[in-house]
Amino acid sequence: MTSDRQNLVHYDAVVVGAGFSGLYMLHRLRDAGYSVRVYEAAPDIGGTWYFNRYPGARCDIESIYYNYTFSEELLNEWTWSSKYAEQHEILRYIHFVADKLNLREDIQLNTKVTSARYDEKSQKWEIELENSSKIIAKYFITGVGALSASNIPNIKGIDSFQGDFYHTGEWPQKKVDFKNKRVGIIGTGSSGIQAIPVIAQEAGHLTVFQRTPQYSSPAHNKPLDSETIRKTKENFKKIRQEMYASMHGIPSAARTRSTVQDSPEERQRVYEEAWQEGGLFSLLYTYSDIPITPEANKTVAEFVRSKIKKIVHDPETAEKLMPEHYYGMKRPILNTNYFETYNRQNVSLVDLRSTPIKEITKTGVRTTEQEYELDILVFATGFDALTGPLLKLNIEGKDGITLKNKWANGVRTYLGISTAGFPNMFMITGPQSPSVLSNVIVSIEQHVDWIMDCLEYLNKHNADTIEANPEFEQMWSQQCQAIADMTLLSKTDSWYMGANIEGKRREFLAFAGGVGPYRQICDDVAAKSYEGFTILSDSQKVETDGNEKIMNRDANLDPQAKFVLEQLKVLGVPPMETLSPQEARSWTSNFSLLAGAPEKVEHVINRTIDGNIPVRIYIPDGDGPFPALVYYHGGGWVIGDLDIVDVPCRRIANQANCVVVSVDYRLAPEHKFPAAIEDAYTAVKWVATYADSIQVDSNRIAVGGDSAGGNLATVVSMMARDKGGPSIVQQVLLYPVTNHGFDTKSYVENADGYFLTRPTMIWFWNHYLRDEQDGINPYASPLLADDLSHLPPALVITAGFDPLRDEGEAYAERLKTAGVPVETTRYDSMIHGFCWMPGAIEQGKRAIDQVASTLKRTFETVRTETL
Ligand code: NA7
Repeated sequence: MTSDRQNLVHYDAVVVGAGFSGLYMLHRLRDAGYSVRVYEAAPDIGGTWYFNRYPGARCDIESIYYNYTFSEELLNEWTWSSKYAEQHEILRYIHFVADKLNLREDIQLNTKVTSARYDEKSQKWEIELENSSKIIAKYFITGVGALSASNIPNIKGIDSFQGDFYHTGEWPQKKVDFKNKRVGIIGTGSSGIQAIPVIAQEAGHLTVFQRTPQYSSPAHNKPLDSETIRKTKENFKKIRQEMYASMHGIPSAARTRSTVQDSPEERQRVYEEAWQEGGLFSLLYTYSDIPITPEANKTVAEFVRSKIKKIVHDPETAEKLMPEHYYGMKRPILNTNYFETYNRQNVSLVDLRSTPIKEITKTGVRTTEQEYELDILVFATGFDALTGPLLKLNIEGKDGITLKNKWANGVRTYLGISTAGFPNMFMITGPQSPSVLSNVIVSIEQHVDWIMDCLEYLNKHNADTIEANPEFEQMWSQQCQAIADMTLLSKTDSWYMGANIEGKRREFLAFAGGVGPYRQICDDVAAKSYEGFTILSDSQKVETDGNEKIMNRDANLDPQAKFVLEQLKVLGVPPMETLSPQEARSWTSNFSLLAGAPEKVEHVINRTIDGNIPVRIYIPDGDGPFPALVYYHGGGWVIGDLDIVDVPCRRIANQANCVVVSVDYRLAPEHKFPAAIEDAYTAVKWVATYADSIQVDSNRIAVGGDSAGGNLATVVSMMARDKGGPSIVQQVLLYPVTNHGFDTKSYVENADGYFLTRPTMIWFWNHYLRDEQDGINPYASPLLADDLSHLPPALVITAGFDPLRDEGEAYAERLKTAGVPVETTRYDSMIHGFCWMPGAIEQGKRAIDQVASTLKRTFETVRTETL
């Protein structure tokens, strides 16, 4: 700390807030030798856990995971008493940490920060406190929490109420006496659902004013047994790694099954097990498609509704408590005796959807139906989440732009940690970070550690300022929205969407890709010299974005595709060419999540044809005969199976109203060229010969495939032409392999980093071909064929970020020259394989729909011609 002539106090860093974030930030900064001051508005430390001391307040993350993980000493010296810790125990823990690390001396309590302004001349932050004093700091770091700006709705007459009035997020220190009182509570989110059963036990009468009924499952809270405590302490390093790599900051296994893979009875069993287990995300984790498809979500929603119906005795009250929104897309809620509380005589429920509040009067709450007289009114109405606490700080960045103005048309951050135009400002658990979707302490520690590494980097490079680049924050913000759009999160009114605050802009305010992938992304940014930031020293640019050339190119990469690549990195998928074919095949199962949920097709039949070729036949609803698509999966002739293309095959069958026969041809190196094409050709002949048995019209058969499967489809088209049939009406070639060569422009540009790499393609070919000579055989490299005339019309789809892009397009050109009708589409921002990733990449779905509509058109035309 220093003082200048005007007696302004200078610090290296000012931190706002003395909750979990501020305390750890202080510890790290001080340890690294920075001068730092923490300002806290409350009379004591604790943040959220200082203010949210309403009856029943407890954490919804298991206590064994809800503590700092940076210090083994802290971990060993603290023991939680129950599975879910109560507010006062968590506050005690916070005090224990502060004392242990001797943090209090650098924290100024009862001190509200009223504004913070960046002075471009001095490159310092001027922070103003409530008592009008001004502090100067190089770094301005907010640790204000995401849920600290209470929302008290603007209800008519609110100031006239003469009874006692409380908000759960600003609960008084003294015990509130509910005994024999007429109590009203507005709000049934996490806070309301925790408070209601406890208040009901004491109150004379409790009236619950409910706007939106909620899903909630029992916490099954219990004292922690010594065995759990011992095991947790012993294995903490491993547990910590699992927390860091997880989706929500608690150890969890990745979900791979989808709801349609289980019978309703089995699903019921799975849900019951999760219900009995009682964790915050237990039900959400049961099936991979619950957060993605309405149909899947409905199955779990219905399960919880059936539970509510069973618990609540009065059918009318139970009906009022039935939630209708998507399950788990608002923050899940754990409860202890919440629904049971409505069986008490002294509790009544007012459904504000049918009888909204008209006003608050001197003596109570008046709805459109009647007035409820109350002695105490509790607002459990939540918070202006994520942006609210930051905007309350009145932050002004460069060029006099306030944060409020900057975000008026949409929140823009880079990584949720910084925002362009506000140099040297860092947000711990800011909007567009995963914090509110996670065990927040995991997010806090990761942010603080990342910020510290960044400050050390700046120090080492004698840098004065660091600032996010607008184009990177644009990309980040789009990515946050895109991820939410892949799920039902952005289709649900919640505080994640800003939907709980009147007039607040609707946008998804968090990063929903998981804390593990997020950590990886942040680490990558740091490893690339803080890519996406501008770092300056004495007004000289000392560091630019990592590798600008690559980044500019990556800027054209679809955010969802980029996200998939990042997820794969996090999954630790090794380069294919370093694996044995068997190992490579077992990795393929990791990709199933990218496909999304399979849709229902009327009949799905697995069978073996011609003695030894397994196929999966999808027959749509309705009366046949149907046209057919014989489909070959990709995987470089070495990997891949029927499952990997199950989702797109189903979609094509439904959309194009055709039978799809997906073929499990023999794979290399066990079966080298030409085994795969023999099976592929056999399959199409079989479909033509036995068309009637699978409701197929033998005059309308198409072939198609992706990647190596696209290669097989072109070759089968040639074979059918050369060997007397069957007649094929369309070939669908999705980023097909067409040549045994590795030197096109797209091979060079996309050699590495976009899913399919050049070394992997070389590895595939080496396994597939018997010798070099096979490589120039047109049945392996159709691009080398002398004659491509009289082949079926082709749909050729390519991807911009794909080594195979140019050979696919070259083949399309050669077909055109040979007089074959060709429709070509390049999906510029896409990566190889995107068509079987429709669950993760919207454009994959679009491409599949394009395939279906082209097929439909062709099938219609052929039918008309035949007629
Ligand atoms: P929440 O989850 O935002 O819940 C607030 C509740 O208050 C919710 O039921 C709201 O209904 C209700 N509410 C808000 N405004 C009104 C008005 N004007 N009239 C009637 N009812 C209203 O806040 P919590 O404090 O319970 O939990 C916040 C987080 O803290 C939680 O997710 C955990 O992470 C910890 P709505 O659903 O908006 O219709």
